[in-house]
Amino acid sequence: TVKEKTLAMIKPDGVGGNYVDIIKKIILDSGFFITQEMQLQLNEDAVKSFYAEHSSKSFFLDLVKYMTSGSVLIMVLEKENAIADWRALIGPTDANKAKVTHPKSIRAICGFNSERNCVHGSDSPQSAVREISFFFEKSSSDNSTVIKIDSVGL
Ligand code: YYY
Ligand code: MG
Repeated sequence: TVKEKTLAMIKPDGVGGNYVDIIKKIILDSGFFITQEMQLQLNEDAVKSFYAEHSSKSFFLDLVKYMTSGSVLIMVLEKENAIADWRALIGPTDANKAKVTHPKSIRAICGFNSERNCVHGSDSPQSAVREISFFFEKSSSDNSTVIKIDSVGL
């Protein structure tokens, strides 16, 4: 039983809508340890870099606008099978769909639609390594993007 780490983010509608405490309770009740945490205000460059795989999508600029609209809470979650288990806990990308098909999922509880879906989770071991180093390991190759983030409350 090898412990795994994943990156979780509570997006601006989750932080602004006062869902931090309820989401953290779900996380801890589900057996995850929160090993690192920080609240940030992301700027456009940071969001564009974090979501680079979606840069050609029609929703990209709206996504950047939304993700810079308020602060986010970044957490590293650790437990056995953390990556897949956190994705299962957050539910489908479209929060409206989540409310129907996965009513107990976090996106069903606090998300609004396919853009404002309250939380993020790494989708694979490769993504988890990239995303954790993006925010937490300043010596990594993603180093240049991290310094573009204006940190709040560190
Ligand atoms: O990994 P996940 O967040 O569930 O979905 P992705 O397909 O990777 O999309 C990333 C992010 O982009 C999603 O959380 C919201 C936004 N987005 C959107 O604004 N509109 C869509 N139709 C699809 C995704
Ligand atoms: Mg994704």
